[in-house]
Amino acid sequence: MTPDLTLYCVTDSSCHTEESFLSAVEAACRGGITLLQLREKNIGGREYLRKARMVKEITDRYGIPLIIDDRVDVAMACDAAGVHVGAEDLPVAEARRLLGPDKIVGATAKTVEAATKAWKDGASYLGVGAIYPTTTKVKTVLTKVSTLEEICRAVPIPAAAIGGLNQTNLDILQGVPIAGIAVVSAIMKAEDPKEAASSLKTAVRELIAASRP
Ligand code: TZP
Ligand code: MG
Repeated sequence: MTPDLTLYCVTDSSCHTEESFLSAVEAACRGGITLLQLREKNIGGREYLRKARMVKEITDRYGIPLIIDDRVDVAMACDAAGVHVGAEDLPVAEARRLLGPDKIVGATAKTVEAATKAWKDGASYLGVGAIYPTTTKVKTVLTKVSTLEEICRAVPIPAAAIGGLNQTNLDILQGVPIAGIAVVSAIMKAEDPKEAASSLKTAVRELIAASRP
């Protein structure tokens, strides 16, 4: 399955109570995000699954596919739409083998080589970045926009740019054939996540339309 990456919201529950976290997720859904990734770190499988089920109850109501970060087992247990794996998680080929052909397997790629391997191993989409420095807790290095562009042109699966992106700084992606952007703070830490998602989606759509040949 090929997901719609136009506006990919990645969660961060660390700045929320459970109640405000779930309401931010719901607001993001109302604002028109096209894909949601539940991203939890340093959490056991049981707690991850509990959160995933609560989040899926919301995303299902809005018809938005739920991706689980890192954990294939949690994705399978809650029947999520798929999983996102990085360099330290299960390899793409194993995630694909476990989830079968119909689920979404996303992969992080910072080089053309990694992107090509992920695609050949069965990835459905790529997350590429960080494009800008990020305040979200993540082990990452900056990825040049030129590398993002090479990746987009090298593989037939869609790619989302990630890292420090917000309403005001998308111009750097002008002309790059991305399928969308992935954001944490721009939605999860917004005062009004619904409005943030909605205006960001308009901006991304304009960016993508202007970037078409
Ligand atoms: N991978 C690369 S950057 C990043 C991840 C998970 C975090 C992006 O968060 P933000 O707040 O949109 O910069
Ligand atoms: Mg990971």
